[in-house]
Amino acid sequence: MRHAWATKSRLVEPDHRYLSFLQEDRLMRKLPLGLALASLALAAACGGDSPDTTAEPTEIEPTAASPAGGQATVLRGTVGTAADPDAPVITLTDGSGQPVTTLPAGQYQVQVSDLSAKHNFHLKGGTVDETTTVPEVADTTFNVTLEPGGYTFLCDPHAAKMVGQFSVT
Ligand SMILES: [Cu+2]
Repeated sequence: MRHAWATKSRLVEPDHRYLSFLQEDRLMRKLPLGLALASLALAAACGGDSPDTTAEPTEIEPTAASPAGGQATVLRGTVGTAADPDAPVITLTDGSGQPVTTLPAGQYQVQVSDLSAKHNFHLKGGTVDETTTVPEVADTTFNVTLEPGGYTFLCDPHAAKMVGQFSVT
């Protein structure tokens, strides 16, 4: 297009009125072309930027309550306490140490510390049914996909007291 134009103006060069007309015309045509080039440059800049942003997992992981990240969100389940392993206490907390009450559906890595030989940590709901055994004292990981619905974590021998619930939306 640009080339065709250059040829045209050279051809009509002798006629100055024509030439100036053409130059004006050329200016007017150049402007949209310039804009188009600028947009292209912008698009290229954006194109260069966005992969960087998306490729930065550190930006996504801390906020990773979002299942969209495709990475499992870490939760912590504990039965017993460090100070008193046999204490009738069961907890499920999120990455900030807050008790879990609601969660978005997605993949979760539940890091379980079963501190007591008298208790177990049992997570169930939907298609999930994961547990430690009562006698074992162990650190275990449950990799689970939580779907919308109600979930319960409990110690089976003491389910009346050692129980908690949360919902997945
Ligand atoms: Cu128990």
